[in-house]
Amino acid sequence: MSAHPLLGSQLPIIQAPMAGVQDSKLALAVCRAGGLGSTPAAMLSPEALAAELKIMREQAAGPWNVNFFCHTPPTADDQREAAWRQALAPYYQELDLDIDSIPSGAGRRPFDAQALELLRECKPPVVSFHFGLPQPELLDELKSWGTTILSSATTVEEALWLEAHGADAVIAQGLEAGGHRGMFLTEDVTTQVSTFALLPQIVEAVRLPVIAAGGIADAAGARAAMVLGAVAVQVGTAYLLCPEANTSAVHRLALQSEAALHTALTNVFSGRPARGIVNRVIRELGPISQLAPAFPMAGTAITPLRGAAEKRGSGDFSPLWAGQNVRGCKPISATELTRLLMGAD
Ligand code: FMN
Repeated sequence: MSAHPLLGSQLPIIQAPMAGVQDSKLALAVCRAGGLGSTPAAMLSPEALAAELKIMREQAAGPWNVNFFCHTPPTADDQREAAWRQALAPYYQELDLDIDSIPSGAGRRPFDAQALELLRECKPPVVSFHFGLPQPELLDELKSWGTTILSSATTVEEALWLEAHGADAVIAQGLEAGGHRGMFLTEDVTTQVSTFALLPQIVEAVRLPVIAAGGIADAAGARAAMVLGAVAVQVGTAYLLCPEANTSAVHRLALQSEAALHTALTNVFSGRPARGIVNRVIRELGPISQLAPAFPMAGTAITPLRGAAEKRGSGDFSPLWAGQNVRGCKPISATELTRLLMGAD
């Protein structure tokens, strides 16, 4: 089988990078099946990122992808933080936690010069971004290695922006997609459209190759995306039950329950809209809360609640990220799932 002209993999499928629920184990399994495995870097310290890159470089037989966020960290807003903590205070009381000892740290790092330095040693075949692209001087160096640059667009305008600013391909991320919306030119969620409405419009508007993401959960969905002009598909949610993913027990349970049929875009876990299964904290404070501090600061005060609740077997405060189509979630190996998604067997 010849290599995919854009991705270099045998199969036209990217396993979506999913920060917080997977690492190189899932990525390597997908690479072994002939897809493009992705390792997410957004929640990794530089040390952890270096370790992940080493594993991918040494063990991936073919091409692989590493993914970064490129948001601008917000300036501290003490008033908003205080209002957010006040909203969360009853939950701290309920779970017997001290609201005055919330650990510091935003939990998500944008791509920066330090990350670039770590990449310099292994020059990854593919690097993908969420929330736009990094600063031109960082991007120029990445491109000088021959690395293929991908980034998500949630509107036609964002796709045109990515084309004008140096991406090699655009990931059309439809509204169905699980996890964070990659939106970066607007904060208005009413601009967001579904995959099969967005994809052909982006294909028509840009000269770059377009990858479809959002709600693709089986071989028929993947084929339909190709018919609408995609050169490949990016699939996230379907991989969440694979044994190679680090998806938590409460998250796995929710994905296999009736609850998974109801997802929403919420900002309560991070400050930016992201799609997850509706649980107690989304229901009671969201789905979109005006009090949530800017991305990624909202997560800081939620994390201790999540930890305490999960210890009691509850996903009430956990981000149960999932797309609108969980039909593809199966507790089978990522290698097997990749083959299924591509219509083999
Ligand atoms: N996209 C990124 O570019 N970086 C991430 O770290 C990231 N984390 C995600 C975490 C989860 C649990 C999920 C479900 C998605 C995440 N996404 C992330 C979005 C995916 O790239 C992709 O757009 C989405 O999974 C496609 O829709 P689907 O989930 O319906 O397959």
